[in-house]
Amino acid sequence: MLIDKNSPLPIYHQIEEYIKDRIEKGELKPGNVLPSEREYSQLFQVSRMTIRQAINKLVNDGYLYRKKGSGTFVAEKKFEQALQGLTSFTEDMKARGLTPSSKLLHFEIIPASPQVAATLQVAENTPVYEMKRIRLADEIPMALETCYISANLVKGLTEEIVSHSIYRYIEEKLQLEIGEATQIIESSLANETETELLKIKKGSPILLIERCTFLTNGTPFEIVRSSYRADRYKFISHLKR
Ligand code: 16G
Repeated sequence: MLIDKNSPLPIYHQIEEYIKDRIEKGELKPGNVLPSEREYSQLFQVSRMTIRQAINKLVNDGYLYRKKGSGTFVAEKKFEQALQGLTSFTEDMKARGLTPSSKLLHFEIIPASPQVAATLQVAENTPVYEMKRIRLADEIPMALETCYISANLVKGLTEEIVSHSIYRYIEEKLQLEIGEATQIIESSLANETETELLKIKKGSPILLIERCTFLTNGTPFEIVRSSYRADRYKFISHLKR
């Protein structure tokens, strides 16, 4: 039996679990079209309203997505990003067996604004690198990063270097030790720039992450504001009491 009508679990929830299970087992693959509400309502012998309720929940949770006029499809699996461990985008993607790359949109040395100067603990107008990069995994845009880095600390950055791993340059070439970071995560909806650069629909969910990273000696060296595709990412943390 696919669902148990006598179970205390609501029927829509059982149907939701059934569809999730088929996705997890790979019987329904990313990009596959989902059977219609009518087919499911015949299969489970329940109303189309109940099926719609289950499907709506799965759309909201990012397992499925709708395309106007063509139906409901199985979404790509979300990346699970651990919230412990201070890693770089390059390391994160490589650990998943994906090829990281960056598209550099902007790179300039500017005088630090009062806000950037305060966070980086430098005097106002001290030179800082300002850059914007699209971060891609296997050529798919994952995040948009705007970054401010102390130019007097992280010396010699070039367009070529920041098109690859900045952390690697800092550690291997400059022999500076990256120590810790504080991060704030907020939810948001894609604005026009994010829509265009991340190739997502206007109003898609976005996870905004602001990171301030410190060397082991306690000196802050970067402020990064990233917009991550919330349809492709989920963040996981391990809590211990
Ligand atoms: C990650 C960091 C970012 C850092 C970058 C370095 C988050 C939210 N952000 O994207 O702060 O600048 O890695 O990556 O994790 P890279 O060494 O590949 O240039």
